[in-house]
Amino acid sequence: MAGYRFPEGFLWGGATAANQFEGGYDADGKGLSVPDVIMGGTVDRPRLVTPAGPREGAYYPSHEAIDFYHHFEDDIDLFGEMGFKCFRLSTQWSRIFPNGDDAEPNQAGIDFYRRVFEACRRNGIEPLVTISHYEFPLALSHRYGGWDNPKVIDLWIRFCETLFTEYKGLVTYWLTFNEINCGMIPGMGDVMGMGILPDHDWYSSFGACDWDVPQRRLTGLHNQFVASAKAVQLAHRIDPANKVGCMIAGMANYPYSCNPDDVLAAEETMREFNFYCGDVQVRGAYPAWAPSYWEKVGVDLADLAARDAEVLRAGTVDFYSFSYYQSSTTSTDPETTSGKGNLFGGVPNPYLRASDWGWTVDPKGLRWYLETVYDRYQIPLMIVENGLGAVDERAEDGKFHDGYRIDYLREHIEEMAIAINHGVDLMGYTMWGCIDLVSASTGEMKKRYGFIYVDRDNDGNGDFHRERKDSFHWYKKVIETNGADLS
Ligand code: BGP
Repeated sequence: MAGYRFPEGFLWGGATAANQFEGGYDADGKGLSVPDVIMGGTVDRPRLVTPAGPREGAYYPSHEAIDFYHHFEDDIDLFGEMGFKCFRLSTQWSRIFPNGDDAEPNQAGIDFYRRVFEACRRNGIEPLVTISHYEFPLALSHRYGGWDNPKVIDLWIRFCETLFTEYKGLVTYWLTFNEINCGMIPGMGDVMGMGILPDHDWYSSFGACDWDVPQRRLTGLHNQFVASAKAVQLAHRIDPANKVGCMIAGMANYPYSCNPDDVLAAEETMREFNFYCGDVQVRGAYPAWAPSYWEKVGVDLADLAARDAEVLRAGTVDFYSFSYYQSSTTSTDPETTSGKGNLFGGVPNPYLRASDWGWTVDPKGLRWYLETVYDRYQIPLMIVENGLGAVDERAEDGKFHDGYRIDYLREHIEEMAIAINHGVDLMGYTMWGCIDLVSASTGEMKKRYGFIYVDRDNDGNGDFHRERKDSFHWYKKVIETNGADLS
């Protein structure tokens, strides 16, 4: 955009998560992970969890996903061809510690990620590693429950120590927990590693699990804060070059009207959803209003918070990363309705269009979020997820002309440029699902995000071959010109 400049060394790239793209779910000694027992669904049909293990004949999208496990060299070469400076991926705990608490790590798992990081380096790509992205070893879940069990902290730190030691010099950018603030949403328990319901044959993911018990959920979240703070300190000790970020599901939330009740309710949503976790991880302490929030939701965390205050203070993150897809609105008027197919609910905004999955498209909301968060924390920011999930149809000429995706990305990048011009220190941008992958919320392949098409459908058909979409060539030019040419 004329007059606007992206900083030198801006980390342009793409983002993925292991359970949504890696596949090889039982390859080379990997243990089962909670996502390996979550079936596919659709926007109208919830994903089902079979906590005892995978069932004969049922379809679990994580098992093969897009088989990055066997295609990683070629995939990373394609990212290199686009000029990626950065590639975000996550590690699976159960690939390195199959049961989560094994005496020794699985060497084959360690070797796999090493080969992946080396392929990144060969392509001049900086890996950005999410240590835990919506996953938890299934065996650990059976044995220890989830994150509300404090024993999990030390086991996870051992996993981190293995990563920091093994990949020293290969990886320097780390994120501790993906979208940690989704732990504020009742029912996200299984996805967040907060525990599964072992005594059930099956149940619906994203909503129906007993993590609706706020005491357990917020204790689990507190233990994740402690684990994350310890990991930050450990990462710095093992390699002072390491930079560790938090990862927040960024939600710009507006009052539905100028009714002061709506304004206050919207502010409360922003605080509880975005700032509760951000404040602990960036400022090193719970916000002043936390005790009144705990009281509101009937939770007693005062003793735990006081006991761990020093650890939280000592383990603040180096940068703040977040995902951004959509904005929401809050209304206190009972007549208003909730959005559909939207992880975060809220009231539909009449000024905005929505994706096929009901997610509002709001590029200006990204600018507002960047500027609000930077004002609050004053540390470098990074957008590590943003993109459009859409149905891509092959055109008559045999190609994928995804101009709607280019428009979405262009509009968001333009707003980033304005925020940078307004003084926001933005380190980089990794577009979500740079290669088509499995949707987290619905388990579908049909909801595609990629610059690269993968031949795979909702039922597991397809030969996994890859194709470049129009957006592939567009993004290559964006990176080549460091954001100067978005046409
Ligand atoms: C974020 C998750 C990602 C990713 C993305 C898109 O919340 O961190 O894992 O999946 O949302 O969501 P979906 O896959 O449901 O379209």
